[in-house]
Amino acid sequence: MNDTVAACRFCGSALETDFVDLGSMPLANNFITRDKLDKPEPHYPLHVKLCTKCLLVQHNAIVSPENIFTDYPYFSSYSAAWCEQARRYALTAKQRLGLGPASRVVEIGSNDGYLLRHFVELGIPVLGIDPARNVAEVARAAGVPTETRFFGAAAARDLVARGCAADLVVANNVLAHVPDINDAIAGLKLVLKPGGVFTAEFPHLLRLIREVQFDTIYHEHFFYYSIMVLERILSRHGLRIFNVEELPSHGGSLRIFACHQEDPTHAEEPGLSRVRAAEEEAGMDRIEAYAGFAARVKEARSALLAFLDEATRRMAKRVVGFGAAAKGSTLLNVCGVDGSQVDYVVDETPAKRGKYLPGSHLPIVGIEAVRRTRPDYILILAWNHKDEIMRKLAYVREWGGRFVVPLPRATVLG
Ligand code: DWN
Repeated sequence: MNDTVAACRFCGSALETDFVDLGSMPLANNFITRDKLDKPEPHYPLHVKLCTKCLLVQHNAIVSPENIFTDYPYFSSYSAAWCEQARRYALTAKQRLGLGPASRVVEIGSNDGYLLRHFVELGIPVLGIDPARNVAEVARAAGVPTETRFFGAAAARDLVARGCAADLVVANNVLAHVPDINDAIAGLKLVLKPGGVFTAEFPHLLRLIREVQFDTIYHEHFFYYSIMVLERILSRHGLRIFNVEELPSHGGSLRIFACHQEDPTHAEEPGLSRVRAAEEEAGMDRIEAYAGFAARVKEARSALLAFLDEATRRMAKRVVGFGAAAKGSTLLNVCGVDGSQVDYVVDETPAKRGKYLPGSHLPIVGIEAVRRTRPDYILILAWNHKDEIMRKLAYVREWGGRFVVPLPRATVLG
């Protein structure tokens, strides 16, 4: 069975240039229950390519979104910083766009209602769209109207026909997750009212390359975006970006503001030219900027393994992980880390606790295990939440415990 695509998912050109090949990997969020530990796990190639025609970076595996998103273990509300970012966004959007009871906010990939709940509190009608039935149930229970479905042009036509076109469409950490990107963006064009605004957040490819964030590569991230490529994709479907904000979330993300191409009310703002200039300075309009990433991944992998070998084998120290994040799965599996080096991984998400990480099969336990076992090192797998996690676990210093971040190079912190 040909389990990969040969053509760029946006422009259709042949995908012949490697960005990085991470080998055959299990799905990063496919946590294992104890009774399935000895069963084979589906693996898929995690081979990221660069389209040399449109410069879209993308993996080529054929993985059905139904396989990934129908029963989804990631709940956005388990990060205080992420929830605070969402709250601030809602307040600012209401003021900037003059949203009120006659408006409608539609969020694609609305997860557990972490963002739309703030618009509900502001008295603004909302509609969440999310394919994960388990997560959508949590949103509905929190009072956030949510439809369990994938989004695309057909869904958009249905929403418009039902009078659910939007003044504001939000899609945070979603544009990377939709394999048929042309259908998804065509849907955005349809569901956005004339004069409406579309905002989306996504990790910035420039930061991924610069900081060797190879662990953010996994199958549910089909694409890895630069502004220059995303402008091209939106433009093909009659949308244009008029501003960009740089955010610290998820290792360095961008928030784009877009509107209908023909909408005269939004002049380009400085944030867009700033990011365009940064990408130009980084040479991201040239293929050479993407070369060499694989070699830097190998260096980062060697450094982490050297730390683990020194800490556990030579010094007989105990290392535990924090954050059963999707990125943690990629990191552990690319580096071949197992229970002989890391005892367990802490995660506060109820849907993850008591299960095992895909591939490495490290057990996922509650935070109380830390006080009980008094580990020497906390390997922060969810390094994008480093500050929040180090505050939460500050007590480990009582017994000389220390924190380690794995990238861009394994580093022991205070
Ligand atoms: O694109 C995606 C990003 C936005 O979020 C999704 N594909 C999936 C997900 O990626 P991730 O799993 O790498 O996300 P996080 O936010 O880095 O995961 C953090 C993990 O750590 C979660 O399982 C929650 C957990 N956590 C915790 O238990 N206690 C996090 C914090 C901050 C905590 O205090």
